[in-house]
Amino acid sequence: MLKIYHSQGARSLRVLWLCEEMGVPYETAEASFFKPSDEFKAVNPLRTVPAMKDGDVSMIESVAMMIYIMSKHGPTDLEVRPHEAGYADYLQYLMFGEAGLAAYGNPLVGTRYMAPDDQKQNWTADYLKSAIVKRLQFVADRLGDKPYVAADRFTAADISIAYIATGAKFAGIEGDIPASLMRYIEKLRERPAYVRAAAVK
Ligand SMILES: N[C@@H](CCC(=O)N[C@@H](CS)C(=O)NCC(=O)O)C(=O)O
Repeated sequence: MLKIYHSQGARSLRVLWLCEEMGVPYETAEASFFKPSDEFKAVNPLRTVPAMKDGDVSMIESVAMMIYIMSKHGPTDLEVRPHEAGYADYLQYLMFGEAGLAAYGNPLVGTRYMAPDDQKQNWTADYLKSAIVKRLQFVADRLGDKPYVAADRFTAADISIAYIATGAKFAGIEGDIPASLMRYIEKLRERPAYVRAAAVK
């Protein structure tokens, strides 16, 4: 069975949500930032969350885990195939959720919680914040009033993008998410699979 090293509010939410949508069984193990277990450190020496074990396989990238699970446990409509309209959007937003949005948040979170007081409001923090806000607006503009980012249906790309609303809380920029984008995310959060995944401690 998949073992997902999880911390509530971390990107492991993406992986749990996907498993819940697909009905793929998984177990979780605690992945604490502050007191990482020896087991977690062995699976992920970087100590970033999530990590995943599947037999001899171990992984440390949330979006790659989603692709792995869809390939191994699919077929699933959460994936868009190359012959389908929306394939390029699917790939783009699947990656953009991490590379274009959440990844910019890590140094912002680090600065907020760990930088000395006189360095919390530095040029780089302002730059990162404006980089995320600009990219959130890009997604909001492209999305318009559509319910999904790709292929006119709910896909893993929506899971990837929606995580930013959780990550933004830690970065202190929750209030900067454009209202239309937040409405799209709130709607996704009504899905029973999301509700179950978000409740996992
Ligand atoms: N690209 C990685 C990022 C993982 C990541 O940075 N996770 C955060 C928690 S959501 C973390 O562990 N941050 C602590 C750190 O960067 O040391 C992924 O998507 O899995």
